[in-house]
Amino acid sequence: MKRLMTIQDISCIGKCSLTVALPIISSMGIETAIVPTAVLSTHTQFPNFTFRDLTDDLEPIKNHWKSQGFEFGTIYTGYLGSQRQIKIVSDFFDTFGSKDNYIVVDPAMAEDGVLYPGFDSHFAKEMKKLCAKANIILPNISEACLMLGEPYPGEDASIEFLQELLKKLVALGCDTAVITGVSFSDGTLGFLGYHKKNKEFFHYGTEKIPYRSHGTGDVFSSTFSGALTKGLSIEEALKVAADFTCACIKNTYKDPEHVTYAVNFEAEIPYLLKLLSITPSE
Ligand code: PXL
Repeated sequence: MKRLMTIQDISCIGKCSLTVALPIISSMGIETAIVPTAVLSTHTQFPNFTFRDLTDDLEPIKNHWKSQGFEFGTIYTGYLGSQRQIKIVSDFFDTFGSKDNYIVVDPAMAEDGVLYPGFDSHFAKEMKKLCAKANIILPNISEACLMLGEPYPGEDASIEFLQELLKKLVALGCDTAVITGVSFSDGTLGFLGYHKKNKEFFHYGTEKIPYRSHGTGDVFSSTFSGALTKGLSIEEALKVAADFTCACIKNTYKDPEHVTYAVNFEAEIPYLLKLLSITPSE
């Protein structure tokens, strides 16, 4: 069984970070080793959330895993709570990263041009350094602009502008940069990416559902990281992630009892397995 490591928080309610990554990646038949960075009562979009910082546990976890000789096909990081955590995660990359595995960084820190509560420009700078050490990075438009010090152009940014951002993102050091949440002229929503090696852009769009929700970035990045670990190519894995995320949003939009803080990803897991041609055993 292939093994993936994911480093993110546990938001007890909110369907984001580890509570999304663990079920989605496990459902693909991949061993999912989690490194919880903090325990929050909810994600930070709720008022008065609690926050138990687990930063002091991270290095002992890393050292124990190293002593046991664990290896990982993919290391995938999402929301991180502080600059200190980012520095320790960077040490995880040095310890467990190799030419044979993938490092995927989703610099989950902003939306609509605004950093999440508790983050500042120093945090964005540290995240930029972490992105430089990854193979593949998955920022949204806000995160790409914040890391590059570019003004936020809004969600309808032109493709030409985003292509320039992508070239600057790979210049930081990663192999492939992918901007998510891109609106295309044919009315679809999807991703635009760039491979540094062959200087090629690629893109893919799915139906744009008139509904926005938290946690969709984590559904996308988790699905991508799992599919990549299963052996799909970067572009194939991104397409599966886009199709699955779109299905989750659509399901939520149509559900009269949906919650407003997250998407119905659970109900669409059978569709994810179908996309990956995984047949559940009897
Ligand atoms: O990636 C979304 C996310 C993850 N974890 C926490 C968050 C958020 C978004 O707000 O607050 C704690």
